[in-house]
Amino acid sequence: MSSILVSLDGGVLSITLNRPDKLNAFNPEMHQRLKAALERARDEPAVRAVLLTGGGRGFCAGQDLAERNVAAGAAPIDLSVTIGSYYNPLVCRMRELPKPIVCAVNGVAAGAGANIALACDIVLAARSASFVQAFSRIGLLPDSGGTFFLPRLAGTARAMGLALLAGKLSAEDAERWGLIWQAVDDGQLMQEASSMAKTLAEGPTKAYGLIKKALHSSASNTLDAQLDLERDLQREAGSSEDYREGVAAFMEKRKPVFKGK
Ligand code: LHQ
Repeated sequence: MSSILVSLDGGVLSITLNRPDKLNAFNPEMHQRLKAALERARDEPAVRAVLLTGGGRGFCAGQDLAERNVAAGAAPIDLSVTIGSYYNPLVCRMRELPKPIVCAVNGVAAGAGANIALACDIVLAARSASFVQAFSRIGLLPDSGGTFFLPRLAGTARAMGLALLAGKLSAEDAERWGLIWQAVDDGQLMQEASSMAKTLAEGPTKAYGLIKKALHSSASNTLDAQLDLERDLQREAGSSEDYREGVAAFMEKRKPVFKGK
C-alpha cells in the first residue's frame, strides 16, 4: 500500500497521507511521494486546488521516530540533514504552490504534522482533532515553520505556551486562537473540505496564486513595499482571462465561468 494516495477529480488533487498504523508519520518514502504529488499539482493545469488529509484516525504524527532511535553511546543523527532535505523544501513547496491547498485535519496533528497543516492555505479540522507541538516532549524545538507560523497566527504568548508545554490544543481552541479556519463536526469534515476545494478549483486560479504571494509577503514587508507589490500583482491579475470573465459576468448579471487562466 502506497504511503500517499493521490487522485484528481473536478480540478481537485486529493492527497491522503497513508501510514495509518503510524498515525501517518513521515518517512523518506512518504516525503518523496508527497513531493511528487505537489510537483504534479504545480505543473498540471488540470489541477486547480489541492485537498490534503490523513488516512485512518490521525492526520500526521510528524517524523517517524522509529527511525530516530539512537542507541546509547552511538553518535547523534544530524537532524538538520532531514530538515534541510525534506521538511523545509516541503513547507516552501506548499507555500509557493500558486494554487490553494485545503487541509482537512481528520485527527491528531503532532510535531511536523501540526506545522505542515498550518502551512496550508485553509485548514478545517474535525472537532475531535487536536494539534500538538510535541517537539519539546522529545527534547526538540518546533520545526517545519512552527516558530514562524505560531507567533504570527496566535501571538507570541500562545506560541510560547504551545511550544514549551507541548499540550494538546483542541480543534475548537485552534479555531478560537486563529490557528485554523474552522472546526467542523467529524461527520461533516470531508464533505465540507471537498466542497470547499471544489469551489476553489472552479475559481480564478491565477488570482488565488497572487493572493497567496501577496499575503505571504506581508509579514516581512513595509507598507510601502506591500502597496508596490499589490500594484504589480494586480497588473498581472488584470491581464488574466478570468478577470475579463469576472467583470463581463458581473455586468451581464450571470455567474462567471473561470478557466484558471
Ligand atoms: C508513531 C509516531 C511517530 C512513529 C505515533 N513515529 N510512530 C524533523 C526532523 C528530524 C527529526 C525529528 O523530527 C522532526 C520533526 C518532528 O516531527 S519531531 C516530532 C515527532 N512527533 C512526535 O513526537 C509525536 C509522537 N507521537 C505522539 O506523541 C502520539 O502518538 C500522539 C500524541 C500523536 C497520538 O497519541 P495517541 O492517540 O495516544 O496514539 P499512540 O501514541 O498510541 O500512537 C498510535 C501508534 O502510532 C503507535 O504505534 P503502536 O504500534 O504502539 O500502535 C505509535 O507508536 C505510533 N506513532 N506517532 N511520530
